[in-house]
Amino acid sequence: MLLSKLFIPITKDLPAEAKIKSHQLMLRTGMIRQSSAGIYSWLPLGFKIMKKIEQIVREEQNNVGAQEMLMPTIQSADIWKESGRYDDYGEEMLRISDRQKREMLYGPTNEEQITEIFRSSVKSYKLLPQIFYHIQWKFRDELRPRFGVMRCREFYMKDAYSFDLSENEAVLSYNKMFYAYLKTFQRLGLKSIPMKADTGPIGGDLSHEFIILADTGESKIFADKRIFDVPIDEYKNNESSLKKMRNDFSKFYAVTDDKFKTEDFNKNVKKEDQIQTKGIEVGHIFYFGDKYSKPMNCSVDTKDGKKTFVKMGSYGIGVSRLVAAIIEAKYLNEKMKWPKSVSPFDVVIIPSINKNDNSNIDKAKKVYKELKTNGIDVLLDDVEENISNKFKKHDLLGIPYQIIIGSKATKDQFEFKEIDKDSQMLDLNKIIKLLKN
Ligand code: 5CA
Repeated sequence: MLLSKLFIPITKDLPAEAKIKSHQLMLRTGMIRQSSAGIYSWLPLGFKIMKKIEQIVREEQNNVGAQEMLMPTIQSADIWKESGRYDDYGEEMLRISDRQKREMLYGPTNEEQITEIFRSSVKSYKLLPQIFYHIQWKFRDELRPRFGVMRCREFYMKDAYSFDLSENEAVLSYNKMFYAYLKTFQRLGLKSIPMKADTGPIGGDLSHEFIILADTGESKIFADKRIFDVPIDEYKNNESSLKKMRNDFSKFYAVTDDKFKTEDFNKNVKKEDQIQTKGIEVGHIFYFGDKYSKPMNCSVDTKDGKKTFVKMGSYGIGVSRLVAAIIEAKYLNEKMKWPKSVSPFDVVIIPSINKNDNSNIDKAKKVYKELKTNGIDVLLDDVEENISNKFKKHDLLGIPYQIIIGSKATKDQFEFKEIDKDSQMLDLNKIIKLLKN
């Protein structure tokens, strides 16, 4: 892609409400644009990053056997009346009616919808367990939408739903999701901590929030710092290993402020291991047994001919929130740095362009072609602009690797730089090798 052709409406004037770095940077680099309070359009750069995050989330869901589907954004109020949540959900729910005056709503979550689908087609224990997920827009009429896409009204969420015959089996589904979440956040370059959490309007009594550390996070967290050393890579997706994983995490105190009690903290964590800081909730998982299946009459026949309500859990990841959360977690020394896995481009070529001399831009175009032939997603900064402005712009955009073509470049050696590291002179084959790794 040529930078001159890429729609990045960089803005300098920021609205007063853009208080945190991610919100400011997403507006400045034209990743998003507010349409109305808490509702955003995703412009090409922001959208590309979100799609990369979505794909990693999808792959890790598929890896634990969850099946992708797609439910609509608009739901009938009837199923919410059945579960009893229509009134409970209050003003956060956007209620609408169609031309027949039927009550509809823009889904804030999909427990009712998936339970309705499941109960109408599954009657026997033989089809259990099942885990379904979809990645779809949600709407919550938040009282105070703020921090850009971090807490907005329309947001993109991956939500999964598990169906099991017994509580024991449901806990295995829960553990699989727990594992998928650790892997997902790891691939996004984030260190997430699972913390015991309150269940709020979703319900149930087993729940974990996945939190990443960031000063601007809205969640206050209290943890034993040794929880960071739990060896994620050692766990496998099988029952005993997943049990061990849950057990290993549960050894260390880690809660958000809803669950925090000073005396528990001091009793369970040595002073030198205590950390109190802030974080961003990027995922939240719940086990709630028959909270929905019972009122909605979602049961299956058991082996011995009886009926039982299925045991359910639900599992959310804030895909759009993650874009901002990654910025908050990675921003350093006035520079952005996208993790390789979600960076909008693998590398940017920055030639120093001189009106009277085409040699740098010609070299840059050759390198560009060669990288593209090798399947590397490359951005060429072909804009005529002074080189120090170019560097400032790329510090803002945060593509992790740069190839700088200026006075140092020779016929076959180019300056290759990873953000925040010293540059080195390398030949193109070496650069391609590095980028492909
Ligand atoms: N039904 C359950 C699990 S699917 C559920 O809705 N859980 S949730 O309410 O915790 O939301 C799941 C994730 O969506 C959160 O962890 C958060 O990352 C994201 N999220 C929730 N509300 C917002 C919001 N207003 N703006 C952006 N992201 C949000």
